[in-house]
Amino acid sequence: MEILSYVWQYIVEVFGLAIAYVFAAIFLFLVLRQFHSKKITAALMIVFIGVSIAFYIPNGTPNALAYPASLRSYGPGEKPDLPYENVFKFFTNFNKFERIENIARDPNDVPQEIVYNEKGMIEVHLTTTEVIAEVAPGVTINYWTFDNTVPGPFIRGRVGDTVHLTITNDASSLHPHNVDFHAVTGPGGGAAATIVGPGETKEMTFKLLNPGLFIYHCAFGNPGLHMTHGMYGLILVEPEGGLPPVDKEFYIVQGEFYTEGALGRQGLQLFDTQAYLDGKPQYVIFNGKTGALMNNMEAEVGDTVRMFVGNGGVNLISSFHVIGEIFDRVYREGDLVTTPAEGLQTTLVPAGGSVMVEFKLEYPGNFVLVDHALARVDRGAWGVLKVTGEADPTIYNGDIQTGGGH
Ligand SMILES: [Cu+2]
Repeated sequence: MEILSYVWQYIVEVFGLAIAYVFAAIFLFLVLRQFHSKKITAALMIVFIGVSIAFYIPNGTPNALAYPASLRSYGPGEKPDLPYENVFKFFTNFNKFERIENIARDPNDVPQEIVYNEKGMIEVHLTTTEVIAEVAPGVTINYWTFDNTVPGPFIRGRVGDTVHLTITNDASSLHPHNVDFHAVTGPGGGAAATIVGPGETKEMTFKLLNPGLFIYHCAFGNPGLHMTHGMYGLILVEPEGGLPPVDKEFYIVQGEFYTEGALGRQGLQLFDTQAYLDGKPQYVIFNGKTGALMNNMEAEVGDTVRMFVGNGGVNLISSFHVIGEIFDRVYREGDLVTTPAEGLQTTLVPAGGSVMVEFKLEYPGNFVLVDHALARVDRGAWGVLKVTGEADPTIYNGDIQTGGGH
């Protein structure tokens, strides 16, 4: 049972050591009393207890206790921890949360056309949910999402278009949510007009004034807390005349998850506020979980590939790189107005930002996408673009072995 695995972790780590110290103190007291007066024994016991506390506080408790009562925060809104009431509700409602088999958004899930309703507006429906899914095999977390995937749906429009947005917060949610589109001009990027409590629905319209590739995210309560649970996605605002055609488009968003258990710790993992404040995620991933981009990105030699890459953050800047490829065009930070940079190896994706890259495939093989701050690859930040087709020995000629990626 997931819940037992979590409780077990606490018993061992927190209470186990506390119990050990208490019994060690009793044992020591009995031994000392054999040889010393009451006063000396009392003094020695105070030394023991003092030293024990000094060791226990930093080492015995989990490095970053999930809900420190002493947490201070200087942001404009709520603190980045969950109210005790919600933690209680989470456990009492634990069996009611929807289990999602695969939280990852398919990187091929990019609408190829802009669809307008009878009023000439783009219809966008978003449903905010709180669900349980795996971030890595056997490691389960509570995700907050747009439409049950991370990232949320890819939204496509063009400069000058008007979007009619309907946002519904699923009745099973414990928290209110909203949505801040970085493409929107106005209070909160839409967040101020879209706050929905559990079971509520709201509508709004907004006009896309600026072309670019933009992040959208939940900005309710403590916005970082909501984002790092998985509430982000991309909205593309094409420039006038649209983007030049390419053969393949992929949708990738990097994100971080702060779990209380160390990397790979099995079972249900709660959110770790201190690790979040320290910017030390256990999981750094593309599209919601480890291995999300392993067997689903394919193209052929001769194709021109476009990748829409976002970064939900919350703390890290991504150094996006494709091993064995050079980006022909890089639309830095999602800027679709300025002439793109050419011939880049690695590009930056800011937290709460994006990049659009294009490159032509000249040679077949497996091309690995990474955040080139490579320790993050070990935390999950990688994927594979599989390219099939004819190999041209004038471009690359040698015995290809696996394991020689970098
Ligand atoms: Cu939210």
